[in-house]
Amino acid sequence: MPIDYSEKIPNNVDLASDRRLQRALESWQPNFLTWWRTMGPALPTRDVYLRTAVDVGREGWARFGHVAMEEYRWGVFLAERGDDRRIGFGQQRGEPVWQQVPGEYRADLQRLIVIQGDTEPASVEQQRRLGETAPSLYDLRNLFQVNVEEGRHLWAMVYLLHAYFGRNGREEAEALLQRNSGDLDSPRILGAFNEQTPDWLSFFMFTYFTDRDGKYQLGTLKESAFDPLSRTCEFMLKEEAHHMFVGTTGIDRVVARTAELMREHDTDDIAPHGGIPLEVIQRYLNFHYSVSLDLFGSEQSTNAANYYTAGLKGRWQEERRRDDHQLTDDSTKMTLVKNGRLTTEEVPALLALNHDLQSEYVTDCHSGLKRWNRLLDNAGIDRHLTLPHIGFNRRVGLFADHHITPAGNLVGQDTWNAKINSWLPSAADKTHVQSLMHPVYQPGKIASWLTPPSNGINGKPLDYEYVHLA
Ligand code: BYC
Ligand code: FE
Ligand code: FE
Repeated sequence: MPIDYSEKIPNNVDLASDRRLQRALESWQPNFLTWWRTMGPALPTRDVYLRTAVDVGREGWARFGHVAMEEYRWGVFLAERGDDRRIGFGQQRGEPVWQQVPGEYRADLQRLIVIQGDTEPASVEQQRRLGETAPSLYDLRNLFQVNVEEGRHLWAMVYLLHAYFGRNGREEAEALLQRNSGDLDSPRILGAFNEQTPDWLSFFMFTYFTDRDGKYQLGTLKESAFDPLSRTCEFMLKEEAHHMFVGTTGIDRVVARTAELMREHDTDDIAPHGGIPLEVIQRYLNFHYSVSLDLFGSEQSTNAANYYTAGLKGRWQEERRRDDHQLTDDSTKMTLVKNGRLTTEEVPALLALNHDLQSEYVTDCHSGLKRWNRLLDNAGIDRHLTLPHIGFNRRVGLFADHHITPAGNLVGQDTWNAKINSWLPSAADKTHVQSLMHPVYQPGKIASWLTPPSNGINGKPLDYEYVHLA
């Protein structure tokens, strides 16, 4: 069923048949637009070559065209499913999924939806000024594509809050526009979303590591017994793939350029030659990976156990797991700190669900490292990028009170302080990266600190005018 774009809020949830809900969302819409104008992309543009969802089916779900960003059609789209979907895990496994929110799970479901919803506009706020230093029109377009889709993800959660959580839900929807990334008085909920994304290396790291947390969290909510949440998340995952593509290929291009410069000048110190040294890339990676690991919550969590038992939040690819999908008698091995040492212990599987998801994520992150190291190998450079130990630089979870080096050694405060600038981006690193951030707005031209992309967007050539500036 293609989506009707003559409606004020494009949707496939038959909004027209629920006048109250439609009016409520239509009164939230101007507040969203005000937020977008004041907190969204700062660079003035005339129009941008964007994809817009037009269908929820497998094929041809999006159309591409130049649109003025303020006129982007943010809509509400749920994946379509059979009518006989059953709960896949937890105490009520096998029972029909819920089309309404059961009273006893109202608070928990609302909390999960609010946390998910909070991250979406937060990322747009973090990326607000990046357009001013885009390394090409191609990259600028990708930034804006990510931004409008994160805006749509906010709509997705606001729809659920309005449709299923009554007055309380409407208040939470308002609050999603009032908290702001990095605001001292009313910050965003999760740590990583109050960090800055001041340069494009950070942006590529963010879309690789932090959007990837989004992929995994959405994957668990897609399993939810609350069917509207499940269907919403399934459709969001479709859009999410492009965000991670931006991160993966963005880092590819930085690493490739770094390798070229190292060869050309036969030195690791390529900063004077306008490149980003490999060790700076490593420190940025260490930072973004570690703050993204915090987004999984504590490795041992009774919240996660309760969500699972109740059917609210499943595991990554729940249906592929070969067990009873209830886990009451199972256990899992995990690394933790005990008596001043890192050890491995068995813990009840239900308590280890955040750890389980985090482990899936870590495996996925390794795939990026493999590709970047292959690029280095192919360039004949005998150095590699690595993922730091999962306990490195953590603020949340079992490692939060300890100092663990990237190599996985427990150290004291003094060693930590002495080494921190070789593990995390230093002031000098950030200044150098910032010094490379000059906008390149001529079609087909690319900044010199990264290589050109291998393809354009949607079959368009690299010198296509992806963005018309105002
Ligand atoms: N920062 O049992 P615990 C995305 C709190 S990204 C601050 O350890 P739980 C996107 C927690 O609230 C995906 N506080 O953890 C990416 C709890 O507080 P209360 C976003 C934190 O609850 C890029 C206490 O610590 N979606 O979509 O199992 C661009 C103990 O909690 C943090 C979701 O996260 C933290 N990092 O798990 C755009 C999905 N971690 O209750 C978008 C929804 C924990 O004691 N959220 N706390 O007051 C969840 O499933 C869970 O809430 C969490 C935490 C995974 C976040
Ligand atoms: Fe998102
Ligand atoms: Fe995303």
